[in-house]
Amino acid sequence: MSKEITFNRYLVTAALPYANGPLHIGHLAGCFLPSDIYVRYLRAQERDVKFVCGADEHGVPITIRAMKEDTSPQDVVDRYYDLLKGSFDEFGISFDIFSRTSNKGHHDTAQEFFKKLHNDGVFEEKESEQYFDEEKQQFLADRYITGTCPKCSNENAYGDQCENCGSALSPEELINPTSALSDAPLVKKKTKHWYFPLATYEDWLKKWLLEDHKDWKSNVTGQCKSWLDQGLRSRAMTRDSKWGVPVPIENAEGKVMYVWFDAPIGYISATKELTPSWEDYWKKDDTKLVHFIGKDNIVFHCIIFPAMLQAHGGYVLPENVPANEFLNIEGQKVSTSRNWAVWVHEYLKDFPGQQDVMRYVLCANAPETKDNDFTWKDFQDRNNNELVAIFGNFVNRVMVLSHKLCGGKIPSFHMDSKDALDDQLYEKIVLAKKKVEEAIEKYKFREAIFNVIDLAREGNKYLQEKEPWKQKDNQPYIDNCLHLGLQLMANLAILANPFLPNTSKKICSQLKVVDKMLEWKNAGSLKLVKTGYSLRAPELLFAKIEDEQIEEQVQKLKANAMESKEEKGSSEAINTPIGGEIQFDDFTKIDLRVAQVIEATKVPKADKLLQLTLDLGFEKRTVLSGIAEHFKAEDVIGKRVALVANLAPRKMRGILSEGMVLMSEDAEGNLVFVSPDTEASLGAKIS
Ligand code: B3M
Ligand code: ZN
Repeated sequence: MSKEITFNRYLVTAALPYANGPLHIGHLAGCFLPSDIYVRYLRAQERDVKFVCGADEHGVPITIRAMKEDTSPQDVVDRYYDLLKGSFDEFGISFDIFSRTSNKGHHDTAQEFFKKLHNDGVFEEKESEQYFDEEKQQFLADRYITGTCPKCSNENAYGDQCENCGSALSPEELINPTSALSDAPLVKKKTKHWYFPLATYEDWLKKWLLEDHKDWKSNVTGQCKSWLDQGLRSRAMTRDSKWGVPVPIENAEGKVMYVWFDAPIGYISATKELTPSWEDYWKKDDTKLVHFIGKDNIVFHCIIFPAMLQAHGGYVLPENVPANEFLNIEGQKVSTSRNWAVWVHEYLKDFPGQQDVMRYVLCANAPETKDNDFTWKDFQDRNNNELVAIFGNFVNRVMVLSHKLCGGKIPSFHMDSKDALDDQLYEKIVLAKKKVEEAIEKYKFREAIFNVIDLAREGNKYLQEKEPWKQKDNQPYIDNCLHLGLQLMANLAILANPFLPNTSKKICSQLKVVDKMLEWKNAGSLKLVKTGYSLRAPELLFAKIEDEQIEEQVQKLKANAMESKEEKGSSEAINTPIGGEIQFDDFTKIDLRVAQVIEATKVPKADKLLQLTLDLGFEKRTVLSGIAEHFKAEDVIGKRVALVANLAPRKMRGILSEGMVLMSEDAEGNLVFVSPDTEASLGAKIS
């Protein structure tokens, strides 16, 4: 049973973005926009809430970027901190604080936390062998080790992950592991680290996650369950590195905290920095702590950090972690390295003053339960067909008609002329408030915003049915219709405010009411604007977006990706030099053949694998290929391919794979077949 508690204060966190790249709309859709909507709603409810975030300034990718740019990690994070902060401010993500983990305050807090766990004997100290670069005299983080992916044969896989097929890897699994820092051969050396014994918390976590929090989103619980089912293992919470929070105990020279140990503590340090009463938010049971994150952060927020907090003691645990899935762009995964992304700072430049349009589209299309796709066409459609044609249109009609038929003043409401349509409209307003509220409290922001739009749609219907312009001789009838229209407009401003704050302000300004009207408790009232007060001139809330603007954005997206590909082309050549020399005999050992795909099916329960049947003319082969995320089975049938025909067979998912199909990348980073000219005969040798 989850404890029945009334929460007197809220602490809302959004995942700390790494300070090594700009913000893209996938980040917004994943956690920043939903958290901002939630917090704006809570504030409008006059609840006590703190909204904390900051830049995650440690970790290996930051040191890699610094190395590539021939500068210091501090310089990298300083630059990106400013860029991130600027984007958040301008886009209107209303953090109470956007701190940074390189702050001294954060280092102190993280060190205290670590020391407490250490003094309480929580950590296991273990020696292990890790890869060491003799030339650079340093241990190599998994990211610094490159080699061939055992799953898809990508030669540029990292020691923690293959970016081609997405597999999580360990350096030991890489074929031909090499240092990314130098040409020195890798050696293994002993090193000591401090491990957090997650298994100790397994039973507690199972109960806390699967019994006490049955109301969490199924995508979140599902991921947690699969971690728990696999059994939890101890995880090293320290690293050999110069960049990070130094481990504050004896005999730990050259060790820093694992970035995922210190980053969530960043929520605590940011709260400390924000308010002297930070302990109320972190230590009192009547605080509701909610972490907004993207799905790749689930294990850290639902398993590791809660276990850390539990081990430490004295802190509240998250009440909910409403993680979102991913937002793809025009059908492809966001990739910062391929520059396949819509960058927030560029959006702000290209669409000045149109923050609410993007807020609307990202909320209406939020990847709440599954990955979703952002397309510029959909952006245009939602703006033109929903914001302009429904919401903006209603507000504009009410304003224009009020000026035309009521002299630009708020008309009175004549009780004796009230009709059924008026009553129904009132009921709809009250119902909409309830529905929006319920949806937001359940973190269903799409549903919530659709209810707001639906109410505007009802407003249009009301005007259409009442047709006040046809009742020129019946002023009470006209007055009632526009009086209610204006009250509805004010209600819309309140309900839309968490989602479209700039639009709500514009409505207040046209109605000449102060922003204080936007307090949530006012919604559902028909006394928001006062009879006799004058209105400002009507102003359009939203502008139509033209085809050319959309075309420009699509072109820009493609051009950016292309450019990055070209840049990478040259820098990759430096990073990944041509492999070591081989002799002609070595080459002839590889038997490459022309083959044709005659059957293809997806391998069940394997996201990435297609099972191909290849025709070599004289025989047929079964080959598994890690291309399922790039190609549909039916689309590869008939393709001529180059096959490594004498590769030792390998069993994967219980299927014997007899060879390997050669793949390459096109200019946009998509996988393409290395196809022989169609005239090449099946089974012919490639040499
Ligand atoms: N910086 C990872 C990410 O941006 C990480 C989040 C930390 S939250 C404590 O995906
Ligand atoms: Zn791979």
